[in-house]
Amino acid sequence: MLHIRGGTVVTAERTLRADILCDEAGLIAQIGPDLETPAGYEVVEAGGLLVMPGGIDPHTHMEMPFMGTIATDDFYTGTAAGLAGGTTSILDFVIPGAGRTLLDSWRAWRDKADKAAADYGFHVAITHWDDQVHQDMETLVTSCGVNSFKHFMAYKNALMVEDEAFLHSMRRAGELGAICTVHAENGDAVAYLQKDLLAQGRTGPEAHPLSRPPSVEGEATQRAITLAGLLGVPIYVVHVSTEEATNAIAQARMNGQEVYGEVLPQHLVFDDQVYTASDWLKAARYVMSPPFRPAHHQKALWGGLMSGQLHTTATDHCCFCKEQKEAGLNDFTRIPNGTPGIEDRMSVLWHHGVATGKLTPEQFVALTSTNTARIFNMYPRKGALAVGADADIVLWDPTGTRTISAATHHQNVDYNIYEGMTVTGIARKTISNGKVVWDNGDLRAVRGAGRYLERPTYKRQPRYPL
Ligand code: DUC
Ligand code: ZN
Ligand code: ZN
Ligand code: ZN
Repeated sequence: MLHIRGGTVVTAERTLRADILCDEAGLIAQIGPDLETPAGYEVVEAGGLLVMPGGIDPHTHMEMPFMGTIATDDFYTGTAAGLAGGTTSILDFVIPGAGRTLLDSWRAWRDKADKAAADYGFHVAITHWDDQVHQDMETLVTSCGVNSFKHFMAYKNALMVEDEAFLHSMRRAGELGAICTVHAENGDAVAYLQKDLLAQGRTGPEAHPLSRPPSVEGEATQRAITLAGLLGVPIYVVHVSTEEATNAIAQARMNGQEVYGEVLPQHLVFDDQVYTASDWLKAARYVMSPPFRPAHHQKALWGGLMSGQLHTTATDHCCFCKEQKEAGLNDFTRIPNGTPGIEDRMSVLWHHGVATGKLTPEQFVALTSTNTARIFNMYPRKGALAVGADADIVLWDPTGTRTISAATHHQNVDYNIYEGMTVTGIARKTISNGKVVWDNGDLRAVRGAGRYLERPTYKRQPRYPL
């Protein structure tokens, strides 16, 4: 039981001086100025600190089997690293195993995630369509607490979903009160360009962005929006990395369509120059999809976040170590796609967003926590500082600094894409379900303490573009 005393509470709506009491059940029991410390409560001094809802990362891939290997951060190490950076919940993706049903795959993810140190929920990926999928979607929504599904328009011959199956899935999700999310890149175009580049002898990481140019994301984003619009269902676009995709989302919203966009901090701070490093491994570390873009795209992403046309920040946290990346030494298409970053999302966004004056602290809370909780129907249990909400809280030092390094991070991966970046804005203490789990450098994550988040449905009226 905690009395968080003397801090400045920041929510997505406002900033005020208030204390917070966290009760035995791990819930917020009281918020107000100058509260008395009840008997048995431990005082946590928050003077000079901002008291914010714990971060929610809506896009992670813990121990994901992908491209012939398995992502190295598991649900324990990955969520623990998140806690060290102020993130107290994640939404991970159930990837259906070959020949396994959605329900079986969901159960397998439940088993893997049992060791998580922070709360977690799942989106479930739909890769094809048949009667079993139709049935399992209903079971997942009504009995398993899943209210979002994922669609990969890329990764041909692996996870890629055809448009027809995507339409079926979106209609079904709409009927059930779930929301669809999409990785928007034209997978046929990517496969075609990859082949072309390899035939030209372009085998290094510098060919990766050439195989997935911005227009390939722009086209797929527009197509996903168009298909969702035909059915009148909402759509959430993961890792928006281009001006084209940002504009497509903003335009659709202007037309009255319910479209959400997610941004990764790495796309805000790295550009395609990362692929020109003479050291192969240094470039290969940045091989993720969508790739890092020519720098001018960053301006559009920032504009989207500042104006409210883009809504959440995530990491797509997906760790592959040196020897895993080396599977693609002679062929860039075999470099496992993924970049780590769950530990650094909030600091990087504060440093480059709030400390530079682009975002207000309230917008920061909306973009790191509250908007995700709302879109995926976890609010106000998550994403809020309110009586009765889970006591997932970060005590943020807006002027504290740290230098990011693999030598000190908690992610289970042998490099850090932000290596050497000194950031202002750090998590001093992280509280998960009422327990201090990160205390100024001391990580007290508990294996298995995280709980599965059952997310209720949210039935929207079909809305067709005007
Ligand atoms: N992109 C990645 O870089 N890794 C995991 C999956 C994805 O879409
Ligand atoms: Zn149907
Ligand atoms: Zn993706
Ligand atoms: Zn992803």
